[in-house]
Amino acid sequence: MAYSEIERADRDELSERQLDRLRDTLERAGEVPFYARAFEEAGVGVDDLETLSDLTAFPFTTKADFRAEYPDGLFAVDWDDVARVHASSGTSGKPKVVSYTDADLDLWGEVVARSLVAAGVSETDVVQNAYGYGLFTGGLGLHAGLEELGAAVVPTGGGDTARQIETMRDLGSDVLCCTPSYCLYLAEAAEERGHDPRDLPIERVVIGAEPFTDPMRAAIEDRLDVTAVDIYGLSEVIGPGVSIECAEAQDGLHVWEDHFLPEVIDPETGERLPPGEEGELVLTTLTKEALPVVRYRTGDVTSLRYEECACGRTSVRMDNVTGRTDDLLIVRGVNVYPSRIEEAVVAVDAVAPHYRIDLRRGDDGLDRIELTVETQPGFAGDLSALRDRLHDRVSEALNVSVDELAVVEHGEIDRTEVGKVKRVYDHR
Ligand code: DLL
Repeated sequence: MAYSEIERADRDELSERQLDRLRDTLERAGEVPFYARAFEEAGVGVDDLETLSDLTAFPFTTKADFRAEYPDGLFAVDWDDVARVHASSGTSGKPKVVSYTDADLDLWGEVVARSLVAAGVSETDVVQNAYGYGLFTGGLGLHAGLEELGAAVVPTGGGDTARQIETMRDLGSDVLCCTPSYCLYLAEAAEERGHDPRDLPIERVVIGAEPFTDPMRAAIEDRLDVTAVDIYGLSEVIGPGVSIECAEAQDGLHVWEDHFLPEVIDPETGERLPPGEEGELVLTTLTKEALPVVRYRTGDVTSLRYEECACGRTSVRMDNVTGRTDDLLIVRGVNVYPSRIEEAVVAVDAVAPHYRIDLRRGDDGLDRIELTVETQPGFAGDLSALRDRLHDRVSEALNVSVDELAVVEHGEIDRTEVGKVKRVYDHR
């Protein structure tokens, strides 16, 4: 089922609409001093845009630009017309403040509703929304879409896990929206309270806001006996609802291209990459009023596919984001992506889907990578054999030998109850 006709539009019709909207966006952005300067420096203007591919002549917008223009330098409307702000807290410095007009909020509700329908959620569902409410876009973003769809929303927000479990059992919530790490935390917390997580009423989880790999998703689906659907988005562009997997195929995330124009670039050279090639996702908003963004470098690693999906939607699909360009760890000169470690570790049956990576600089000045993983509850096998097996698997997956691998008992690695999970600790 589709929420809107445009999801099945043919490419020519869609491109025409995109081009019109892109012109409007560039015009609107061009009135913001930041963009006016950037366009002038690049020697481009709206009139240079004859086809969609002319967008490549326009400059990128970066996270650093958001910080430099903090708090409202990128807004394209006066505060009088701002209906809401959200903010995304970075790891360093000031947060990125983002704004919405009334029309932007309507648009957000629509794209999230569209996403939820694609994900198999319907108006007859009781949906527990355990994304954090507040400045984070997860809670209120999903909430608006659920209301727009007409589902029964249970707005628990993040945390207070004992109450989440009680609420879902008492109210019979059949859909849960939360981060993948929180799904696992909730399953464990249910077990500790004597409930089999597979017996909870939840049938579908809508997970996002942080990267996860296929084995991690499989662990969630198995533990909670659910279907896990991946939802993607970021505050700078709108929040959740930029793209989502469809329930039918679960094969890539449909990008709502009539509102968000995706490109994938080589993060080193900035060159646009052809479909199928992996690189950094760049997004341009097509309909946002308060905060249009032009060629925003998301830092998220993915690739795009234009073939029609089995579900009948024609929109381009992006691959699941399992990492970010700045996740890349360089250990003794070798590139290491944490997602490769996750894939290698979580797929091992005896190991729980929790891990921690510590990076240190040794006395000899060389980088050291330390990995801590947990056994499944009640593990009674040979610890040292498991350790050796993991060491080989991970070293092979990474092309660099792990300096220290600790296998600890279930529950020893810190869990994240609220917000996004942190797994990499760089002490260098
Ligand atoms: O995390 C928006 C969101 C809320 C998405 C709820 C999905 C569900 P930010 O806090 O601005 O916004 O963080 C955005 O989170 O650039 C990605 O690096 C990461 N991210 C978001 N969704 C996914 C996903 C929200 N499905 C940043 N898979 C993005 C992997 C994701 N990473």
